[in-house]
Formats: sequence, C-alpha cells, structure tokens
Amino acid sequence: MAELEGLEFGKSDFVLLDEVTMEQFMENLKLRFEKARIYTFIGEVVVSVNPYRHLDIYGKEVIEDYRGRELYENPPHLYAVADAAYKAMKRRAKDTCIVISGESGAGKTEASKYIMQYIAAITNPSQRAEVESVKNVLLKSNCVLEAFGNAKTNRNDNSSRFGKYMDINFNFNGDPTGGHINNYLLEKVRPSVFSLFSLSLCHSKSSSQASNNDSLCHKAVMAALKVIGFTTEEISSIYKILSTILHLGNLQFTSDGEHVVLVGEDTVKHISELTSTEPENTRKALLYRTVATGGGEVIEKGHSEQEASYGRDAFAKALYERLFAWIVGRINSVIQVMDYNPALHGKNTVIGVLDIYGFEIFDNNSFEQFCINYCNEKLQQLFIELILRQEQDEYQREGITWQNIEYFNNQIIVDLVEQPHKGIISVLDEACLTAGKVTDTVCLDSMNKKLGQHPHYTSRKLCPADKTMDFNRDFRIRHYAGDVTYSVEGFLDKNKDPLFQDFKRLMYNSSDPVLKEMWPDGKMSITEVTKRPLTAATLFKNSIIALVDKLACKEPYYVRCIKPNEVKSPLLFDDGRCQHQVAYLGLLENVHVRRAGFAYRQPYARFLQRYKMTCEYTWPNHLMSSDQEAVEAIVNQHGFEDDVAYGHTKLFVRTPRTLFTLEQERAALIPILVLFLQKVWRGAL
Ligand code: AOV
Ligand code: MG
Repeated sequence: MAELEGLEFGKSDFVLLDEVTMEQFMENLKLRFEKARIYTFIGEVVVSVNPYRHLDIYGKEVIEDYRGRELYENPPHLYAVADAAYKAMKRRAKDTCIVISGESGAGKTEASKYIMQYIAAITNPSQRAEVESVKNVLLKSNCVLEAFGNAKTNRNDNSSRFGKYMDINFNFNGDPTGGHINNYLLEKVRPSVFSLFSLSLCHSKSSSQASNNDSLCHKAVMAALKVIGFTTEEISSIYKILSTILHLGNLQFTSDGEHVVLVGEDTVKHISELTSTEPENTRKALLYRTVATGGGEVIEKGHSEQEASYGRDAFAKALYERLFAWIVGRINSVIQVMDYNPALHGKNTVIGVLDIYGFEIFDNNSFEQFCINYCNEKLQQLFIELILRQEQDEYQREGITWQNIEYFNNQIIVDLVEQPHKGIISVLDEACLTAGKVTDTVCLDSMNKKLGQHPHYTSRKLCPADKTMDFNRDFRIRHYAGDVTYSVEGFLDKNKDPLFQDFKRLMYNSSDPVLKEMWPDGKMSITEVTKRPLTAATLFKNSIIALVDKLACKEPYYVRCIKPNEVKSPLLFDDGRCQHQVAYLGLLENVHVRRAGFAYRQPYARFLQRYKMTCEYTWPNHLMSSDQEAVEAIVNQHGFEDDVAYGHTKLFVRTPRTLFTLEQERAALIPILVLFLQKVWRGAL
C-alpha cells in the first residue's frame, strides 16, 4: 500500500484514515479534490469527484503506468480498477463487471469512456485487424448512442437519458472479440427536442448554415455510423425518421365544429414522403383509430382534438424509441460474437461496464424520475450485497472468522416499489388495467390506502401538516439518497403508453425497409391485438431485475462518483452536498467493513517480496519451508502477532498502522540498500 503521492495530497485510501469518522473522511476528500487528486480508493473501490475541468491524467504514458500493475502500486485511478477487472478476467478467467454509480452529473459517463479507452489501449498488442475493428466499433458506438440518447437537463449538460450496460467479450488471449449493449431507455420526450434537433438540422442544412459545434458533432456521428457499418440507405432512413419526429412536433389539430381537422396538410405530405407511406393513410392514422366492437365488427372512430394530439405525441415518442432500439440492435449485430467454440478458442470471458442514469431530484419529479430512482435503489442493494458477500466469501475461503457490520439496508425501499400485489408499481398497474376512467388522483388514493403504513412512503393526505406537498397530486418516497416528492400527474398515461395500433400498421406498411423493420408488430390485425401489453413500469422493473441478476454473477468492481457542487464549478467543494452523497452511497460503512474485517490482505509471496528486507531471517532470501512461515517471521520480529490472521493463501492485516510501520521501515532501508547495491556493482565491496 505505497503512499506514492506523498501526504500533502491526503490519504490515497480511506482505509488509511486515523479514525473512520465523517469529518476525517470529508477532510480527506476535500483536500484531495483541491489538489486535483480526484480519485481515492476504499480498498478496491474507487471514489471519484467530478473535477469539472480537463485534467492531464488520461494520456498514453499514464495508461502505461497502470498496465498490468497491482492496484496499490500506483495512485488511485479509474485505470487501476479497469486493470484489476481486466486482470481478474484474464488471469482467473472470471467474468467481471465495473459498476459506475453516483447522481446525475457526478461523472459516470465520462468514467465509463475512460475505462473503455483503457481497455482498448491495453489489448491487442499485435494489432490484429479483426480485433482492432471490434474495438473500433465498441468505442464508436458511444458517440452514436450519446448523440441519440443524451440531452441537456438542469443537472447535467450532457445527461444520459438512457442506461447502458455493455458486455465486452474476450478470447483466451485477453483480446476483445465482440460485445453486447443493453439499453435502458426511459425518457422519450426530451432527447427528441434537443440533440436530435441539431443533428437533423445539420443533416439538411449546408454546413455553412449549421453552427460549428453542431456541424462537428454531426460529422463525428456520421463518421461513427459509417465505421460501425451502417449503410448509406440506413443512415438516410435514420435522418428521415428524425425529421419525421420534428415535423410531428409542428403538426396541429383543430375542429371544424363537427370533425377534427389537420392544420397544414403540407406537414402531412412531408411526413408521408419521409416515411414512405401514402398521404391518405398517414392522414387517417392521425385522425382516426380502428376499433373492434364487442360483436367482432371493425369500425373507424374519429379522434377528439385531445385524442389526436395525444396520439401524435405517442407516435413521435414511439418513433424515437424504436429508432434508438434499432440502432442498438444494429450495433449489436455487428459486434456479436460469432461461431465461438470454447473447445477451440478457450473460455470466452466478459467484462461488463454499467453506466446508467444517476439518482435524480428535480423540482418536479415524474414517472421517469420514479423509475430512475428505483433503479438506483436496486443498484445500491446490489452494492450492499456484493461488498458484504465478497468480503464474507473471502474470509470463508481463507478460513478466517469475522463478524457482520450493520448498515442501512435499503431492501425495504426496493420492496415498497416492486413487491408483487403491494408495491407502488403493482398499484399503478392495477389502476391501468381497471376499465373506465381511472384518473391519476384515484390512483394516488389507492396508493395512500395500500401504502399509508409504510415508513418510507407518505403523502399530503397522510401528513396534512406538510404544506410542501399537493393534496391530490403528490406522494413522497424516502429514498436511500434522500426524500423525493413525485407528482402523480401523467403516471397512468406514461405507464400505459398506449400507441394507437393504426400507427403501427402505417409504419409496417411503409415502403422504407428500414422503417418497416422497426415495426414488426404492425403486421397484426386489429382482432389479434386485444391482449394487453405489459406496462412501462413492469417492463422497466423486469429489465432492471434481469440486469441486477446479470451483474450479481460477476466479480464486481465499483466506481462511486460524487458531484462536488451544483454549479459545475471546478473550484467549489460544497461540503454539505458532498457529505450527503458520501452518506447515502454508504461510503463510510464501506470503509468500516473494509477495516473491521481486515484493512489489507496480500498473498504471502507478494507480501514477502515487499517487506523481506525488514527482517534478518528473510533478507535477501529465507530458508524456511514455506512463504507463510517466512511471513510469520517478519510479523513476529515486529511484534504484530495480534494484528494479523493467517489465511490459506494470504496474510490479513487488521489495522493500517501495522502496514505504515512496515512501509516506513522499508522506505528508510531502501536508500541504504541502493547504496549497498551500487557499491556491489562498482566492485567496491
Ligand atoms: P453523469 O453521466 O454522471 O450524469 P457525466 O459523466 O455526463 O455525468 O459528467 C458531467 C460533466 O462533468 C461532463 O460533461 C464533463 O463536463 C464533466 N466531467 C465529468 N467527469 C470528468 C472528468 N473525469 N474530467 C473532466 N470533466 C469531467 V447523468 O448521465 O445526468 O446521471 O444521467
Ligand atoms: Mg451519464
């Protein structure tokens, strides 16, 4: 555990704090942030504070410093974690994953990109073409997904509106052979008005008209699409769909007293051109819906003005969602591992990288925030389980006894949201399935009734004195990361997310093959589609549960990101905000667990290698029957017997101070040894 940076930069591992208190933790975190040391270890976990400025710590030379080294040999860095995950995967044929968490704007996406770049840089030393091409696609896919899936929010200028889990597959050489991306898309409205807009404008305008920045971005996206292997036709279809979404935004309805009519037939014409559909059919899909009557008769029912606007918006959102999913699918088909034969090629291993939307509290929190925060609860739950489990497993494996550390277990909040028949999602779904007009307020009532007793749930009805909540609209969840008041307005609609079947059929009948491919369900006839699809919340829940299962069977590595302030400043360390994050991320408990067990552990041979010069029986070589015995000799000579435990393969050291002493002794001896060796070389001795 070399203190390579010098103490003026604080402790490079929180485990080394003199006392594990919030004050000391925060003092160290702040000192390091101010000295531009944004990374700090807790054992193998990296805590990162967003610097909000460019730091020169990601270059080629730095990558070389970390390549193949042990975690403690270098100052804390994302590269150290990436390398540890890579080594575990390569040396022990383990599937590993790197989970990056933290709230919106804390630096998760940036971290995931540096990690990917690191992995790309250290693999394929022989530059084999097929591996290079896989690496290229993996790296370029980021650019494309960000262009289509990120948007400016008031918490982050480049906020990921989708969660991304990327598996990278490796062959037995440790070179990437392919991968797979899972996306967890949520918000369909915001990206469609922001990034897509500039992208699409750039595409239609000459570059002199588009702003420099947009045009650069557009060029980068085009280049990335081509590298990945999108054909010219596909790219053209993508831009046509983007244009369609924009045109739909301009489409208005009015009423002639009797019927709903379209304002501006030109827009409809554009839309049908862009989607390669018949203008008459497009017009019809916008104004009517086909319904099957009880008697099996199929009729066309005219929309009300409100229904028409509603249908248009749902259509625009669905176009965007399907486009995004299709792009991800297309990337996956390019990087899919084909014909992998373990008998021939050795075991195929995986590193997963998770970068998902962080915990969010806005002024107005809706269905999207509800899902996002639920997802963060699940990941926190995983963190608790894995960090504990991993420790326990190791102690068990090594034959060492140990006692559990208490900390807040957020399972209770996870249950509040996802429990069958009782949880919020289930109440929501029930309301959505109820025939007739169930309003958001009615749904809130039934949540109040079912969940009123839950310690993490409240609403104005249950707590009339709390004037910060609206009587008919709000409910509040006490999340692990803080209280969030949600407005139930729109919850039911967003959960049902009903898109009139007519739009699906319209798209399926498009003569644009790319567009048609995105709408296979448009093939069904009206009488076939009576089965209710799963709700948005349930689909989301299922996908997050599947994600957690996937992560849980891998060896996890963690990056915990902290946002230093609310104003994107490189200079400001907002003590209150940071302390809040440290608290809810459970970082202090993490240090406690790490220390209460054993702060430090090392295989005997490696420990010996490092400290053998501090003991006369082991320097320069020992004559004992095993490395463990030699290590025992070092420990005994220093009088550390009570502070260590001997595992089957590793030495466990309880307090960091023991290690300091050894480190100091070693540091004092090294100059003498160097002098000694120099003399030997010069033949003076
Ligand atoms: P997020 O992924 O955690 O938020 P980002 O990774 O997008 O946050 O980071 C937000 C911004 O902070 C970036 O656009 C950079 O300007 C800056 N930043 C983050 N990390 C670094 C770094 N290591 N060096 C320099 N600048 C950095 V969200 O996706 O909203 O949950 O949904
Ligand atoms: Mg992000």
